[in-house]
Amino acid sequence: MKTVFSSLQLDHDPKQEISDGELKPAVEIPERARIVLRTVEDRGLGEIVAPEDFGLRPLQRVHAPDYLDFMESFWSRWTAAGRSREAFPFVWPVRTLRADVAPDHIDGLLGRYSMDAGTPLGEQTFAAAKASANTALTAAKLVKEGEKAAFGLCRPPGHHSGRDFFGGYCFLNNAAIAAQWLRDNGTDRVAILDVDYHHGNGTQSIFYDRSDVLFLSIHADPMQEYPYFLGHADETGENAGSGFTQNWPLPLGTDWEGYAPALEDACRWLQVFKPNILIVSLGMDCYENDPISGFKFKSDDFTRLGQRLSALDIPTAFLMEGGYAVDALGTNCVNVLKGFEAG
Ligand code: Q9C
Ligand code: ZN
Repeated sequence: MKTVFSSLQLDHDPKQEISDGELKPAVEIPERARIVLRTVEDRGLGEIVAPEDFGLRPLQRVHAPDYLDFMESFWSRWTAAGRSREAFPFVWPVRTLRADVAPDHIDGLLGRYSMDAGTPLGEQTFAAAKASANTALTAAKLVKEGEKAAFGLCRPPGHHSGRDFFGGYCFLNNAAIAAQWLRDNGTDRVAILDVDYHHGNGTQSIFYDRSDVLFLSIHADPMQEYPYFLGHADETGENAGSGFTQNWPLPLGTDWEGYAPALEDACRWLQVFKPNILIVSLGMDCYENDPISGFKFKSDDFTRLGQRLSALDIPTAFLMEGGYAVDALGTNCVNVLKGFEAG
């Protein structure tokens, strides 16, 4: 299958993140994309193509105009305020504070448009995020035009970003942007299967009241793991979307044996929904040696995951999300894609 990637995606280069109550070296780093690209080449997955530029329209179909304006103007406002380092939000309009106020000060805006303090914004962050979204859109377009599968080597990732906020290393919701673009271009039913270790809260929230985009997510139980405040089993959609969101929160320590039944369940939902196109939010952070995660996948289990999805026989766009064990990331990712191709 083809891989889509742009070197602009490397320009988001965070140095640090706030994690476990400490300032630590960032884990969502350009090297992640480089190792995946190198492994795609070494194992001969297929041609590597540059993304097409889809412009702002597909982003505006998912994200709020004021959020996109904030992202576009952020760095000039940040530097105008006298700052020169990467930015971290630190105050949020939680319960009893007014989320409808857009403060003049950039520190207030940073909190209004974010969900956590673990996601630094730098000078090239939005340019890289736009390139990542174009990569997702190009992969979706390849599948729409008849490819059995395509791989969008997205970075930065997308699934934690909602309509008007960034967080969880995500700035634009690549999977949601691709799904909405497919809907807007004649694809009737789209399903998103999110197999990242963390719940895809942004994607879920964007499609929560809709029946045209099915959202399925298998992830670490948010009672014990980030993002904590979404991804619980009782969240199944609302209004027209009732029943079109399904979550499989699994305990810390889950290995392939513990994971496979949830995956079978999710596959049954896909067989019933019969999407024209499947988008896989492909995180590799279920890996046993992932530095921030608590599942126990071996590298061979990623091959099994790809094989199981292949049996569904649905045209599929794989979009990369998380996975932070850099040394094994290329192997684990290409294992899924090769597993899919082998069937
Ligand atoms: N103690 C994605 O995988 N911080 N985002 C975790 C660990 C946030 C992960 C802190 C993790 C976000 C796309
Ligand atoms: Zn993740």
